[in-house]
Amino acid sequence: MMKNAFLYLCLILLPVSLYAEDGSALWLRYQKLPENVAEQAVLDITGLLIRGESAVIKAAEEELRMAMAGLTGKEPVAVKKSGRGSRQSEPPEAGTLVIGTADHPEIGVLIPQKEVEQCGEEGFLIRRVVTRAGPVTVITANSDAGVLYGVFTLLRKIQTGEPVSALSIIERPAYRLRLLNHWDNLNGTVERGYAGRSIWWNREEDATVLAAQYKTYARANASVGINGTVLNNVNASPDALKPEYLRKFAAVADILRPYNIRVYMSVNFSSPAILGGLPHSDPLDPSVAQWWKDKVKEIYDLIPDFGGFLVKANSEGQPGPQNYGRTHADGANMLAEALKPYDGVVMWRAFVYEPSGEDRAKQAYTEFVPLDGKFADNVIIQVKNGPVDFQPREPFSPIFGAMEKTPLMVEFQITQEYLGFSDHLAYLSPMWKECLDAITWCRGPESTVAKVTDGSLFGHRLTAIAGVANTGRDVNWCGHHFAQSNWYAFGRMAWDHQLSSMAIGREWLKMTFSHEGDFIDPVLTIMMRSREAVVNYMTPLGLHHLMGWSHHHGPEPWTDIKNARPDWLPRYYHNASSTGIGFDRSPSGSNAVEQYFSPLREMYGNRQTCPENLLLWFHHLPWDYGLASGKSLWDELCYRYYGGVEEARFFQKQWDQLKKFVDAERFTHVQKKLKVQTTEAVWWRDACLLYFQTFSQREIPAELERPVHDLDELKKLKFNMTHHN
Ligand code: GCW
Repeated sequence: MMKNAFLYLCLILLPVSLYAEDGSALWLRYQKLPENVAEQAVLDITGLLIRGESAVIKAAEEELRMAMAGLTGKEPVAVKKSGRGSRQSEPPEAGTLVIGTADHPEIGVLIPQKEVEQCGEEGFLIRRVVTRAGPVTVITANSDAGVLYGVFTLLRKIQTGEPVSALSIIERPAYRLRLLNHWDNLNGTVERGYAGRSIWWNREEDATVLAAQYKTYARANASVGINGTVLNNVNASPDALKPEYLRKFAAVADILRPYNIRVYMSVNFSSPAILGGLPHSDPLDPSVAQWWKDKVKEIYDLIPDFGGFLVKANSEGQPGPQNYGRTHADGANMLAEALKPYDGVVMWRAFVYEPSGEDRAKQAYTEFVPLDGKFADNVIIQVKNGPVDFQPREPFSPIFGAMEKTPLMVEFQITQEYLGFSDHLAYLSPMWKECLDAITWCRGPESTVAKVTDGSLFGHRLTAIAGVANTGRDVNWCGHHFAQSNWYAFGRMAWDHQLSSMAIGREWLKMTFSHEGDFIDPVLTIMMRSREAVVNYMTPLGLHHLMGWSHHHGPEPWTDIKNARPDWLPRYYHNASSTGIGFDRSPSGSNAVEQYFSPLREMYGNRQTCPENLLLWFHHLPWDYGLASGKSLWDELCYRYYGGVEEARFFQKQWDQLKKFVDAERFTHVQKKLKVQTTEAVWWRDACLLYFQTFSQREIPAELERPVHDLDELKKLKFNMTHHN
């Protein structure tokens, strides 16, 4: 064990350029900048003047030194503290990078403190200032965290070759809490994880090895502004609250703290009964509330800056306040009261559905909207982007906009549960943007999901956003090298939801692979088209939930198991029959459209005005229904499925031509994955079309190639989960 730790230490101390290109360094590779990219202003940064002594400032300094050494080949030297020997108003020498909070006098002479006020809690200001002594670069903020984010931002600009010689920017994050949710179980497995076992739980490695790994994790998160992480699965084991696990939470918190990342925990609502031996966990029973208060105190004694609880209650078999005839608000508020003295928050999930016969897409709204105004002020409701469950395309959840008095946060899924696991290249930023940019119409055309959740529309102070993590113990962290882009994009978007997916993708590519335009452009094209390709070969035109109902990988539109819950089964969702296909959520069906504000409800409710990409989400239509393209619904479905496959083939071909830009290790890895993606795209296409054909009784248009599979064989295929974990 010791020997391993020693070897590992040696490895991490090697200069960055000697790292194998195995993806382990993520987008923080800090390779020497190509000559045409290294700007003179960057090369001129020769000195560092650091103000502040905190662990966060030290982390910022360490990052700067390491990054600049890697990027430019020389590490900036510490500049003598002005003030001693020289007067405080004496400007630092030319080429100095000055970092520190705005209240330091040497910084105050360069940037008026008043100006920095606009940066808020965690924002920052970066400016090139020309002094008597020459140009210096200043990174300042109101908090050490802001300084850290400023440092990472400057480094990103340098890494991506953005000009910094006349830099003057102020940024502040769109959301206060920017979190990853790990669905990691205490036994080390990861629910819906496709990059190996949990990085947090059930590990036997030496503490030094783990600390090094967690530090990379922390740096990566801080580099994109993520400031919180939930370390255990929302399907939470009560054991998480046992002292031995609390100690692990605390140990991780210690490593993440210098990077301004707080640790949070998912809790099981029945913990008082299961763990505490109480007769029940009724939230209105004072002894239950007291049990939580004691537990919370125990946590804060170990982790003074603990973030709070994430709760999945009365959902998919998890216990909750409804077990005792209480409401979600009763449950959330009881926990909120325990956390309140420490400034902790409760993130209470709205992902609830029961086999009640009601359209599953309507249930969360039905349960939560009537509770608007009933939640304590340190509770935020965590709502999945769509009303069902992280499908490749869903409309936004109608809860957004419908609970003005309650802070709401979006939960996105970074891990690709329904988008091909870590086998398919699917850049998810466009999917998330689609949700954030969607207009809810709750207060007219300006009321996007972004504005509902970032506090600007209803003035909520508590704002947050969460992404279900895609990390595991795989060397490249995410299984697929391109899956790293989704972790990256989630953070960038949580910081600034106005950034375009293109801009984020371009940054990531430059930092992760290469600056060459002849590489970036075609790969960015692949990334930007990838999510739509997945939609097309899996679930075009608003279809959803056609996958195998337990593993969620691969098509099984035929699945209909006796006695299983209807809402688990693909047939419930596509509803194909000889008369047509689709889920009727219009007024003639479940009327889920009524949960949206006008004019959306009318637009979605009418098959003529419903956007084509959501048509079968909201409508059940005959096979020969005519679409805008002039094609019948059946023909259009065929073209979409075939189009999706063509896209996957196109990605493969494009990538094959880029060999000269990519190291052999990552090139081959991605190449293999793209091959799997194409194979599976064909599998999806054939399975869905051949199955639907048994109802439509129509031919696949003659100009399209023939399916390569046989439906009966596909039905017999048993999916093997093992290679995915
Ligand atoms: O997407 C579904 C997943 C479950 C998950 C659940 C949830 C953690 O299939 O694995 O459980 O959603 O979000 O709670």
